[in-house]
Amino acid sequence: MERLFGRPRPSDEQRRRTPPGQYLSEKWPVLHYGSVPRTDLATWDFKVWGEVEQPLDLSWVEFQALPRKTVHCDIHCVTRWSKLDTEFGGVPIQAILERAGLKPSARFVVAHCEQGYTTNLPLTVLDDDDVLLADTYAGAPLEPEHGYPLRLLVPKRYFWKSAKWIRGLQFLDHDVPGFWERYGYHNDADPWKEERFSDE
Ligand SMILES: Nc1nc2c(c(=O)[nH]1)N[C@H]1C(S)=C(S)[C@@H](COP(=O)(O)O)O[C@H]1N2
Ligand SMILES: [Mo]
Repeated sequence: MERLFGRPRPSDEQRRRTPPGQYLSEKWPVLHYGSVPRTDLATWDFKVWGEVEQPLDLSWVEFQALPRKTVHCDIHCVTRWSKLDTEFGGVPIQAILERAGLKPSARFVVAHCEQGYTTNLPLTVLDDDDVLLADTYAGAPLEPEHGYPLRLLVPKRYFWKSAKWIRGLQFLDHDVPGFWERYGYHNDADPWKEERFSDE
């Protein structure tokens, strides 16, 4: 980014990729409720339950044996910073959906994290080709404050839907609001529609 008197000046391309009401950040801010959990990979697991044919309970070693891919994307936080050109690596969500075998009744999902943080998505938003269970950023393991060892990545939604320290996915036949969604954040969270708060 070009700088004029210390303020970033976005190119036309960068401007085009910045949703309304957002500014560009070169740094990656850290935002969450509560403290950064400490994780022991020896006891860590990832659970999938609810409206599925085959509930899963994967150890870290089992999780690492799943197919992987890299996603290049832009991320947008409801507090108005956006960061362009990020690179996450991890397991495509479809690898989990295939192994769990969703029942036709599965229409919504709740991501469950350490310390009780949750966030909700419709299955149609979760099952996208840029949605990852991400364990690397720019080729290196996630930093603890960014979700080590694993976070959800949903680039098409405000970043609170990209749950850090994720430990499981619960599939449901109805929608259940997550942590921020219960506190007035918009249920759908599309940054291009500025779906920030539910009273807007
Ligand atoms: N487990 C957990 N995940 C979370 C949060 C949280 O409080 N707990 N905060 C969300 C919010 S509000 C944002 S903006 C992003 C921030 O991710 P970052 O700190 O990696 O930028 O994490 C999201 N995921
Ligand atoms: Mo946020």
